[in-house]
Amino acid sequence: MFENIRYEKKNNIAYVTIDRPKAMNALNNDVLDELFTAFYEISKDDDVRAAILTGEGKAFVAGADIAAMHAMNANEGRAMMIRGHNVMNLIETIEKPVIAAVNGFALGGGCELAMACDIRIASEKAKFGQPEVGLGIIPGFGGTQRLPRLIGKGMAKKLIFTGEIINGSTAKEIGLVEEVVPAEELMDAAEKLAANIIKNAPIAVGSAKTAINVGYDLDMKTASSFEIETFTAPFSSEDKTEGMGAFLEKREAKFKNK
Ligand code: CO8
Repeated sequence: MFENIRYEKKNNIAYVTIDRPKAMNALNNDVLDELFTAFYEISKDDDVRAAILTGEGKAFVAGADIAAMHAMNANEGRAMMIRGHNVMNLIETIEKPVIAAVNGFALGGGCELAMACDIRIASEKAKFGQPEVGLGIIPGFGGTQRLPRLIGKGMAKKLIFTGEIINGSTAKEIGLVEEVVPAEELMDAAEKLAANIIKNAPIAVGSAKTAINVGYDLDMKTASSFEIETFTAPFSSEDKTEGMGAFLEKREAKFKNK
């Protein structure tokens, strides 16, 4: 089914590994389509409660495919941008947590892909940057929008205007990643984080994701109303009865995603 990515499932976690190491996992239209299909599957699959996205080899993703873009006219470039935005938006809107396990280069579209995930864990070998202006373009998979929201406008401009490449600890310092770990501990750290999330009620985690992501871009009053609306689904769920019942009965909750 997939040629450029690997898709596996284990213990309620979906693992999506971009596997195009000869091109540093660069994103072309085929890779984007496969990512879209994988995350669409994840969104529908009740067995999957969290996803971990990583890259094979030296790179997480070294950006959009420069050879492919070099041969494109403006309309083709715009179409590819829309494809990329669709993937980023899907990852951001599925009601399941997505963890980026950033193993190596996360440049351009790779940094943008990591930013579309909910939480980023970086290996000490990871490198981040938005080097697009050096290629005569601007970030086109959401980087001009997600980067300032994550790290602030001034720092985003510094990175985007200079194209500077930073390591994992600098990325953590500025709030681009949440955790940095030795390379050999990256997948364990991502799995531990996923396990800590999925022991909780899936409907509550999913609704919290939506409330945070949607509310973040609204004014406080509208965002508060959105939180009130988003609260209703988990509050009327079987998992709420189970979670609170388990607390009162002093036992562990068994959530059913209902
Ligand atoms: N696209 C295509 N091929 C790539 C890319 C890429 N982004 N990155 C690396 N490769 C290829 C290289 O061309 C090389 O291929 P070959 O072996 O056939 O020569 C192979 O991967 C290995 O790369 P290097 O030999 O360069 O490996 P190094 O370890 O020396 O360097 C780097 C690794 C630092 C990652 C280096 O390859 C590099 O700088 N890559 C480009 C990084 C970059 O500029 N990324 C931003 C791209 S632009 C972008 O992402 C825009 C997003 C919005 C798109 C909108 C759609 C239109």
